[in-house]
Amino acid sequence: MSKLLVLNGPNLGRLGSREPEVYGSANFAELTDRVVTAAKAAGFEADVRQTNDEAELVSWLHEAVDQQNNVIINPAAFTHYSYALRDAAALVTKAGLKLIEVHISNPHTREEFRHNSVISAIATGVIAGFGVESYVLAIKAL
Ligand code: CA2
Repeated sequence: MSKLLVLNGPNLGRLGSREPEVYGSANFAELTDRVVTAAKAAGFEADVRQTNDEAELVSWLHEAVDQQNNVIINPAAFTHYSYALRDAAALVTKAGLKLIEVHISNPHTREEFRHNSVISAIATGVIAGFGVESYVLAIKAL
């Protein structure tokens, strides 16, 4: 079964604790279960991770390149300003691997600062606005 890295950025470990109208009611453990189950059905072994640390996310993207793993990533707030993350994500797609950017909410319906993603231009594709199902759609796309 081919391995898939499912990476999550800052504060997503706190899902389910507030703003259910924006992010739904699932907590991070429930999101992980949903993703692992959907991935298995599609023939992938999903390794689901979350960090609040930009450097750790960058290292995980390097790992994806070294291990030749496709990536689904919700960069959370780093989406909007982290050029370090963009450069690391570009290494993944330039290596011929797939990297799908996902969001639980639709950032374009929200505050202006969320309308720009520095990741999207180097991603294979972007899926946003379908709650936790955004991840499942990304798995189906892979
Ligand atoms: O919609 C998404 O998935 C986001 O990537 C989530 C980020 C936000 O900065 C992006 O603009 C869009 C925020 C994650 C915060 O997660 C929490 C959700 C509920 C409760 C606590 C944290």
